[in-house]
Amino acid sequence: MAQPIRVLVFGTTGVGKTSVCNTLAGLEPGDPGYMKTSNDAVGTTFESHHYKEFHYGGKDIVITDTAGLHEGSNDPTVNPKHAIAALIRLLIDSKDGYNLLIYVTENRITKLFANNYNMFHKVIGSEKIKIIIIVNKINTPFKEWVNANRKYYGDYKYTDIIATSFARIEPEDLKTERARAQEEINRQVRQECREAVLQSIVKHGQGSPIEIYKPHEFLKMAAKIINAFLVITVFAKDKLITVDQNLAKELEEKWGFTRDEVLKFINSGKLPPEKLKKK
Ligand SMILES: Nc1nc2c(ncn2[C@@H]2O[C@H](COP(=O)(O)OP(=O)(O)OP(=O)(O)O)[C@@H](O)[C@H]2O)c(=O)[nH]1
Ligand SMILES: [Mg+2]
Repeated sequence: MAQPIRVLVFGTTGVGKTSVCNTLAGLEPGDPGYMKTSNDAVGTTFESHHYKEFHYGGKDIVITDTAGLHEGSNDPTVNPKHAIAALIRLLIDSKDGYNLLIYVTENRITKLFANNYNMFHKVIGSEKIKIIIIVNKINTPFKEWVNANRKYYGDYKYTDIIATSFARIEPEDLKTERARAQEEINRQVRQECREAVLQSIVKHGQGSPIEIYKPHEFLKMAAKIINAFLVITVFAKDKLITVDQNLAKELEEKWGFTRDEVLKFINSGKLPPEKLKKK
């Protein structure tokens, strides 16, 4: 069986990452595996989630949704320990690598946009993994939007840029005829956007997945991610971690992880010794 195309979806909180993933995976509310989305300012997805493999265009596709990164300033809902733990667990879960990154954003390029792009494309992907930018929450016609706005994204090295709408009125809110009519329009638009994104994934996601770290570099990679996280959040002032060996101490003393949690991260980040030897 051919290798699936592995896709990592990232972006700031509330831009519609989970909505995109549910639709790409062909899942409707009530289906097993359909993930919750939210209207709240508070983030909904706190842990990376691998969707069940699905088929499109003769390919198997695996999508991984991630927790949206926040700015952090004065925001009590942001728990740095949870965010860092989720990123380290994502690393541990990413041994197979990725063929593509998808950056979901809304129509604004802010500092947070640049920080998030930096974290996933530069730090996690080491600029080796192709990136598709999805600009979500756009009103049709999408092609005209892309033609008019492509230039603003020129600093970001993307392979493709797609304007989309993945809006959905959830079943419990379909109380009026008007809401049902609107949701029928939404459904057709989502289908159109699903096709556009999946065609791009199949076109650009060919080849072997690209590893995001070598097994012996796990600690170095985790330290790089924590440093990039410090830059995104209010903790930017804190000193950066420079030595790999400091990582365990840092996690315990500063972020409040227990010794067991730290050991679990470090041990699960390593591949079995026989794989290490083969390198
Ligand atoms: N108007 C509009 N709303 C959308 C669109 N896509 C998603 N939404 C809504 O935006 C809200 C947030 O969507 P989510 O999919 O939960 O966003 P997320 O990026 O996964 O958020 P976190 O998990 O918190 O990082 C939900 O209410 C969605 O229904 C869109 O294209 N247009
Ligand atoms: Mg989400």
